Amino acid sequence: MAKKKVADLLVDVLAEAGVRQIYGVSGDSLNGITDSIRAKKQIQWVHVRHEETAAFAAGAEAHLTGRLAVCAGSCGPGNLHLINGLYDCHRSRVPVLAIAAQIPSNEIGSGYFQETHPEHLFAQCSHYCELVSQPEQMPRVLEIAMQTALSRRGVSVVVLPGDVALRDAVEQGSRLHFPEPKPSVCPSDDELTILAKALNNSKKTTILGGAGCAGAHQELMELAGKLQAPIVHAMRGKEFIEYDNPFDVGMTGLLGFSSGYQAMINCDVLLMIGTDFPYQQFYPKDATVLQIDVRGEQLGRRTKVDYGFVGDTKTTLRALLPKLEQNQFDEHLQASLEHYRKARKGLDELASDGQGKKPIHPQYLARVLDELATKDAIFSCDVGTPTVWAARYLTMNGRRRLLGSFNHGSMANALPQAIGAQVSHPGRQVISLSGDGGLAMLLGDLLTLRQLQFPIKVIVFKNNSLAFVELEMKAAGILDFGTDLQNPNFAKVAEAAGLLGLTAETPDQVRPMITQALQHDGPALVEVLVSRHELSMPPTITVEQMKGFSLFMLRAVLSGRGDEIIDLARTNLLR
Ligand SMILES: Cc1cc2nc3c(=O)[nH]c(=O)nc-3n(C[C@H](O)[C@H](O)[C@H](O)COP(=O)(O)OP(=O)(O)OC[C@H]3O[C@@H](n4cnc5c(N)ncnc54)[C@H](O)[C@@H]3O)c2cc1C
Ligand SMILES: Cc1ncc(C[n+]2csc(CCOP(=O)(O)OP(=O)(O)O)c2C)c(N)n1
Ligand SMILES: [Mg+2]
Repeated sequence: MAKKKVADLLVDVLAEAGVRQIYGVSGDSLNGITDSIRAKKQIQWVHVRHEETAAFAAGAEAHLTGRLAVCAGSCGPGNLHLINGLYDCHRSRVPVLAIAAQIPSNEIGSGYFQETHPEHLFAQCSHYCELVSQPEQMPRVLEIAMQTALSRRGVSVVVLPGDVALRDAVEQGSRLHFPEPKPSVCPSDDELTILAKALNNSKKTTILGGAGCAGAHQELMELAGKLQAPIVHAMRGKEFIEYDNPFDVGMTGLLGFSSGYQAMINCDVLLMIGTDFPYQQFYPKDATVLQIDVRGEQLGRRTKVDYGFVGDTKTTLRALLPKLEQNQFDEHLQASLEHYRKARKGLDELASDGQGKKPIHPQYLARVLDELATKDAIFSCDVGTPTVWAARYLTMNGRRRLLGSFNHGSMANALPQAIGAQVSHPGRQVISLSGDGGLAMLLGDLLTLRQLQFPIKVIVFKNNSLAFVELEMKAAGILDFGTDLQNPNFAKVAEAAGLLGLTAETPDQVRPMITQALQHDGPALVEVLVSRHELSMPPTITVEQMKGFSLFMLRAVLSGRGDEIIDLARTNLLR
């Protein structure tokens, strides 16, 4: 029997740890690994067209499954292309291992063909990044990388020269044979008493929850019931918090609902749970702020905090609930809920078919998608206005999932994330809400859908512009520049790539075409000609007036109804 190579050992260790696929683009320095993948058949090689796609796809898989996902790039430019996607994975705190192949080990330091130093390049977007320079380091370095990605949640990079991958392995198998540790983390009893006291003394508490509330829905509902507290969520918390939630008052932030903003501003105590909501301006100035996060370093990062607690949401809330008294005052909750109903109604009205007139409202498209998608659909949304429509019009239900580049904010994320979603969830409906700018940026991977037969549905919000940026420019009082897109007919591009391609030009075409695409047994793309300036400018505000407080005006613009938010600015800003 042929001797095991380092590459074989790497593949064995990954397969044993449950890795089922590696996303990447092959290359000379990766030959040892791809050849081992081919021969062993334990792991699928997901051959994409751009390494950035590979990294985003791995990140999507890791987010959806909670398990380690893997991508790979060949030496120099190959793995350099991974970098933006890896930043996204790292900032979203999802466990991803990147295999960065390296030039021949005896050439390192000579300025050789394709030479880069991945240990430097990936240092900022990883918890662990090490070069394997001799077979004796394997599988230990690989296992440390995997353990680090899983336990610290983020990216690890193993840099492996092609020649070392092809050398004989010294060890023959994995060294670590235990399941991923899942400890419960709870504040001390004394700390829980302080937390309970602060909450019991408040009649007007608002909860701001985020992605760290995943898996603790029931505890969160019980908590809100006891505190009679409205629950505001941050974007990454949407899929875990919004559904079956009688305390839901929407999102806050630039894309948020005025009700989310008001519930935070008007509370006496703000209880932050598992959130790193980044925008300081939206936090209350005078409230007592309590924060629970499993990472101590997150406490007080975004606003001043009166008490910070280290704990995981589920364990902490379970321990806290028996110490809480029932709040008898529900005025704050009821007022917040009423505000939410109004805000929701206003947004729903904007999602009309515009009585059949062109151009199509993007809100209408998002609403139709929400209605027609399956109850366990996985959505991804591009950074740009598709993020706005996803936040406002996609309904989560505990089974649906929502992927985006929410923390890193990179364009072109949706299609690659859809690939990772479909690979890891073959039976599920996967829908990419793509911008026309975003789709074009990684257009090459449309070809992957045909090549690998992924039945992904790509819905293009075709507004012929970088509309989100155009909006930002308007809000900042500068003229739009460099935002125009001279687009092709994406449906024809899709057809040429072997996908079903459809174009909806009028509102009455939206529903039948989305239905046709969703029912199509294979990949499909629907481009929908949506209006470019949907979020209109408040009519009474001049560009001059906007300067200096553009953030607030941007919020005004993004409300979709300038009038309402001008009010908000007046009451909160101008007094
Ligand atoms: C164009 C654009 C516009 C955006 N506009 C908005 C907006 O208007 N409003 C908005 O909310 N967001 C918006 N975002 C997203 C925003 O940038 C952040 O990504 C988002 O607010 C963060 O959500 P989060 O706090 O839920 O998640 P994260 O930032 O991921 O924070 C999660 C926190 O939970 C902690 N945690 C994890 N697990 C646990 C656990 N088990 N127990 C306890 N703690 C845990 C983590 O340590 C972390 O601190 C926008 C993004 C884009 C691209
Ligand atoms: C890689 C990258 N480049 C630039 C930006 C800045 N940016 C944010 S949104 C956006 C426009 C996105 O355009 P499109 O995909 O067409 O979506 P739209 O807003 O038009 O719906 C740009 C250029 C970014 N976030 N990421
Ligand atoms: Mg666009």
